[in-house]
Amino acid sequence: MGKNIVQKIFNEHLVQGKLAPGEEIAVTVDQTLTQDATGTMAYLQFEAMAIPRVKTKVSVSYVDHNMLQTGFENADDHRYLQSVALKVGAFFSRPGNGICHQVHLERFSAPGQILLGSDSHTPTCGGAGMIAIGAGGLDIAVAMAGGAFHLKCPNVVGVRLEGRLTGWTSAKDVILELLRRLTVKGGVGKIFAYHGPGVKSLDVTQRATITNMGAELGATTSIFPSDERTRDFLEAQGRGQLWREMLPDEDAAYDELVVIDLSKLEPLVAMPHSPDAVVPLKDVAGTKIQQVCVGSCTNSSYHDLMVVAQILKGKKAHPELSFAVTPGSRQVFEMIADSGGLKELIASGARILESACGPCIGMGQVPPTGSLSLRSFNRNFKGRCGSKEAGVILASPEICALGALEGVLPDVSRYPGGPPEVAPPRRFIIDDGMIIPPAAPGEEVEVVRGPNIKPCPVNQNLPDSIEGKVLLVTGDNITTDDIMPAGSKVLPLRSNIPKISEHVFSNLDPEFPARARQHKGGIIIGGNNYGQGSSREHAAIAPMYLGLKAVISKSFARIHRSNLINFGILPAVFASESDYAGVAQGDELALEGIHAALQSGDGAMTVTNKSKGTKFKVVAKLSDYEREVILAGGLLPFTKLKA
Ligand code: MIC
Ligand code: SF4
Repeated sequence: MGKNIVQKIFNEHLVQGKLAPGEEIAVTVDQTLTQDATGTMAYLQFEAMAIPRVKTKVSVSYVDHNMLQTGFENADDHRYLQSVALKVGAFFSRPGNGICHQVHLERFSAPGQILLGSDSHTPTCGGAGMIAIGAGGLDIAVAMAGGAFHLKCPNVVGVRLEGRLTGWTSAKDVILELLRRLTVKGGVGKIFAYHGPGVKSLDVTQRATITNMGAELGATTSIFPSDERTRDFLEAQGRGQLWREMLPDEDAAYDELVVIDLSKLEPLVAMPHSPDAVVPLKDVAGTKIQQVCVGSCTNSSYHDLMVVAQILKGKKAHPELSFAVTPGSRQVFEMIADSGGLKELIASGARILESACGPCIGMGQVPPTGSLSLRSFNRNFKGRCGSKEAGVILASPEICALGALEGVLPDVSRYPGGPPEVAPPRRFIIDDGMIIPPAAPGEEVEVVRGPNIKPCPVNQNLPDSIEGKVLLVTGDNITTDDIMPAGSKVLPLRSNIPKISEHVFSNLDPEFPARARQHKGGIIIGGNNYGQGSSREHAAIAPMYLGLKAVISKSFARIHRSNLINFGILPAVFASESDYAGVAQGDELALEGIHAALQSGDGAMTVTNKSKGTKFKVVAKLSDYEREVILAGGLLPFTKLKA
């Protein structure tokens, strides 16, 4: 039987286990990326491991999230990150150089390699034929230290693309279509491998839009083959020597198969407040919008911004909305300036923002009360834009541009010609002057730590029994934005766990931190897909700091489940989902014989609800590696034990 590209790349990197779905495997990591909002913790943890230099081929530290600098905190973080990168052998991409995923795709992606990043949209580089996986900062720190990445071998879903995009459909519609079909939890435990005749009609940045937003399916990652379009892209980036063909065998097998005929797609939008609330644009055309934002790591390439610029050429954004544009990288910014696109955007009334995440993570551009904001981004969770009173609609940049003109969700039948063609550049503007290379080994570098940078707290060994109150019962699809909100007020506290822990669940339940402290910690009860979305390990560390001992849910999102284990918090699922209804906030629960249950392999244990006088079964099925990590109290103590 032939191999798909996931099997090929994993085979080359496998250091432990068998490549079969569900098996525990470990793979070597070639490259890592971090960004500033997760990077300070990752580097503090790396420093705590006392390993002098990173052992990867390439590690890059980006600054792109915490850019507002309304206080000293962010600037202090940037200075720490720059100095520590220099010292430990990582590249440092300076603030202003762009969003980590866009810059990494442009300047570091390498087909056939494995990239691990402390950001859930790391799969962007799957557009260039890499296996690129998002994980918590501590997993990245371990990879920088030369450690392998452990995961449950995912199912490989083959996505066969046929035909080619037509009219106003865009790469964004491919991933919105998958979200429509599979939902935000449809990709958990899976890797999406695109193949088929439609692949060659998409260039690398279009592919990267699709792999980027595969994160919203909950997928481990998504990947495209590395073919002649990949070679063209790398050559245009002056990095042709890194090209390597990476194609599935003719008779490659997949664990599941999905077929998308690109020519049959139509423009789609995801309505508030979930990326899978997908409907055909035509069903909601005419809906009034008060803001349009083009940008984010999903859709801020040269192609995307030039299409928008050409659609707006000679016209003004609608007077009743605010229109913001964020170039994904300095390279994109320079290129649109060079080719005249920037001039058109400025003339259209666009508010041009710096190359960074910006509005995507609630750093400015909060929409007005009761309004709808149309964005080319990837997430529209309630409150993420900075206001719970506004809704975000996700769409392609082309649809955003028409929306900016009309002030409503557009009716594309009024534009029969389709969007203007933008050819991929034959040569990008190449200038790595904003990427600072590391200091030579042995060179003296002082690491600068501002007062906002506090050490990462470490948990105790996992006890054999846990007793505590149910601090909160949540519904399905709770996001890490719900658990640990971001935005301009909270994001600057990412390097300060004691302070940021005051904001745990602040959008859902502002009393949570006080309650957790009052009861000296406790247990959370979750629904399905608990912890979806961002990779922020703060959604585990800060609740741990408040005393959280266990989360019992119907199911977990992959990265958050790993983050809980990495910080010594027990993730268990209800053996029978109907037991969920029998637990209420304030109930006193007791879990006993945890160690024996974890050792037994099936992880089954009984929970006593002392308040209700009932018992129910939960399962904490951990791999051998996860069991050792959690028993040690988390990955940092575990790594130290091993050293
Ligand atoms: C996000 O899009 O939610 C973020 C902000 O990029 C996060 C990382 C973080 O919380 O710092 C992610 O996607 O992992
Ligand atoms: Fe930044 Fe938004 Fe991308 Fe996260 S999803 S990396 S906040 S642009």
